[in-house]
Amino acid sequence: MLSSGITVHSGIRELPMPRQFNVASAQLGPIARTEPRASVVARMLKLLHDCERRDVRFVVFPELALTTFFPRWYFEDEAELDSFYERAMPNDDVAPLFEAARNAGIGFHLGFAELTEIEGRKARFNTAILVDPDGTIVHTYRKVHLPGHREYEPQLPFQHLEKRYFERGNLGFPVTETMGGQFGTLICNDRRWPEAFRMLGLQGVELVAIGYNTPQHYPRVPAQDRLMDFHNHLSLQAGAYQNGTYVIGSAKAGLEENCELIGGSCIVAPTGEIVALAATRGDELVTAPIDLDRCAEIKAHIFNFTLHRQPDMYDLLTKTM
Ligand code: CDV
Repeated sequence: MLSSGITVHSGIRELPMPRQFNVASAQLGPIARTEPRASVVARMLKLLHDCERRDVRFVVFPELALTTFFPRWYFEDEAELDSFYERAMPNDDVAPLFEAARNAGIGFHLGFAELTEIEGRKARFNTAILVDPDGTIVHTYRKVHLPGHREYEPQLPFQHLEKRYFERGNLGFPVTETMGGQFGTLICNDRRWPEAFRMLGLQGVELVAIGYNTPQHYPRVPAQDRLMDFHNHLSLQAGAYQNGTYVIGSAKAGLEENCELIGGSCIVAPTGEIVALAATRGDELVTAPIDLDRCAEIKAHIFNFTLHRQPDMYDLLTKTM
């Protein structure tokens, strides 16, 4: 090994992985209920080609990126519900994305609905993966904080049935060494919970990829509607700063099946500053150069956990109330 960092095995000699490179958030505009996955993947490929042009090494696609945000409907027909899930990853629909990314040497984050089997029963998760530039899935996370409700609620203008259609993630909050740094993932509602971010921060995370589908209208407390974009950035920026990590937020945005979703996809530096921000609510790529060594500006100083955290005073945090 030539340096103390992560190394690439070239076969001839070992090269250190760069810690400075360009990253991107690939925001997607609305996906219609009838839009086939092949069409969505074609849109993603277009954004991936933009990544190539802009010399991007890692790109983040949104939560549940391959279909419309289906938890807004109550399905009685299980086969119809199942049609929104992936039974294998990669599969034929997403193979072109994996192949194009591998050919371009670009790593990516992808969110999708996962249908699997646990002890002979169907298990459904809201899942995110990280794929390295060689096309290998190196990281899997299943959403822990599932918002919404379990039963049909006829008084609502649209449903949010994540509690019905997914079970709580069972993989904890993993951090994976890849692409020259320590990478983690959260999914949408997770970003609002400082505990979720801290679980990653405590493992030394340097880049957190987060996909989201956030309606502009919050039917239970409509007074919050005007604050939805603010709360998105507040959460992403606080999570970045308080844990000394880059954060890449990627929205599914715009008017999707009569439900307006916020945009605001962005790249946040470890200082909590937004360094790149989407200007539309459609398909849009935002990029920024990052330097993972900058995480130390925060991790070694104001949020030096070893020096300054007081965990013995935080016992309430892990007690069930
Ligand atoms: N997909 C989500 O998790 N959406 C929630 C909404 C329901 C508030 C969010 O936290 O953005």
